[in-house]
Amino acid sequence: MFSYTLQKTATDCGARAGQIETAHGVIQTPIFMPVGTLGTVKGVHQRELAEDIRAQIILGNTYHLYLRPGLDVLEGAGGLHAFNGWKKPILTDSGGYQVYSLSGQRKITEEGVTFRSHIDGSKHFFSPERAIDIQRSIGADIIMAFDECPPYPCDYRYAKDSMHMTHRWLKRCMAQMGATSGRYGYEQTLFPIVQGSTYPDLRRASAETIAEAGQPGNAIGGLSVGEPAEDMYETTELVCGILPKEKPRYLMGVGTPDNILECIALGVDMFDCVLPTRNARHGMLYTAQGVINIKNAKWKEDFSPIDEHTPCFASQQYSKAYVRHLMHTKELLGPQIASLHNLSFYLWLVGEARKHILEGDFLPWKNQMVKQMQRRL
Ligand code: PRF
Repeated sequence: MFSYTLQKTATDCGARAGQIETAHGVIQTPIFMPVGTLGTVKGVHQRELAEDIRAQIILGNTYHLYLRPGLDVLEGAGGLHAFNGWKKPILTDSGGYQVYSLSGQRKITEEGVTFRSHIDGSKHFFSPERAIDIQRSIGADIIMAFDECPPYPCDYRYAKDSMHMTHRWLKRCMAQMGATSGRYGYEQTLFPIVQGSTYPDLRRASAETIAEAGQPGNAIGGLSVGEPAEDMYETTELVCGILPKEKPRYLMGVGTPDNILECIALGVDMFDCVLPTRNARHGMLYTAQGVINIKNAKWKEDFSPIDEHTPCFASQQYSKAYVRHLMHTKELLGPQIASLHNLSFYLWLVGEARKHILEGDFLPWKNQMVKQMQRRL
């Protein structure tokens, strides 16, 4: 099952508050989805995810899960939900993007992508049909179409040909969805992906094609791949103006806290990004007042909480000096606390955004927050 209810749209920008219903529960939008590439959000327990961070949906990656633990194990377990114990919704990325960014050798043809595993160099082949079959085996509630995300910069000819191939691959994904069904007794929903690099005419054409496909939700890919933030915002605005209002819009792989607020203002409902967890492991903490590099000597004897405003025990309980000490001594708990805090902050931020959209003062709140969050503390 899948449904989206648009609850409120801002009058002074594109921001929306809504609700998605899936077989594994409700997601209130705008939402941030913690990345759980290998079926685990790195360093975070399910109970922390559900109760401290209050995540409503997490992400998994087809490419990684297919390589390890592999489909036999996932199917044997009864799907990823049963395997990792996460009872709420899961979204999986289709594998294409990870093949392009991780696998050394790869060959893209109309049929699909041949690639070598980044783990042992073994040879594999993904096609649109295969990407759907694997996501059926993983059992995600929302599954992504198999696309090509062109690099940035990318010449016009390549971007255009690639976009058309992504559109043809979408047709094959939809046919494969129709020819198969959920393995574990619940429905899965396919989101197609808009591509077209930073070329406005290609983005317009792609958004129109994706809108016409008529799927219950839509995604925007190919952004946050090295282009200037302005180009990302302009492209997102253009695409959101074309994708249907009555369906959720997912901006893939974005971004920093200010990127997320700016794109909520343009009409995006769903986000995912490795930044909060990856940067946490390197000692970078996000707060409403700005960014903290917790390894800095400045925090050595600062016994104030990491962030008293983020409603999470880790953010409020542990001091900056303590987390700095854990990072310096390479204790496992350091990255764990930092990840818990950063994800709690991201979830708090999108929750506040939603609250302000519903109350009607999102835009001034957003402008103030963006200014504050860009500071380096
Ligand atoms: N396509 C897919 N996954 C993605 C992207 C994309 O373009 C991006 C781009 N930021 C992140 N993840 N399938």
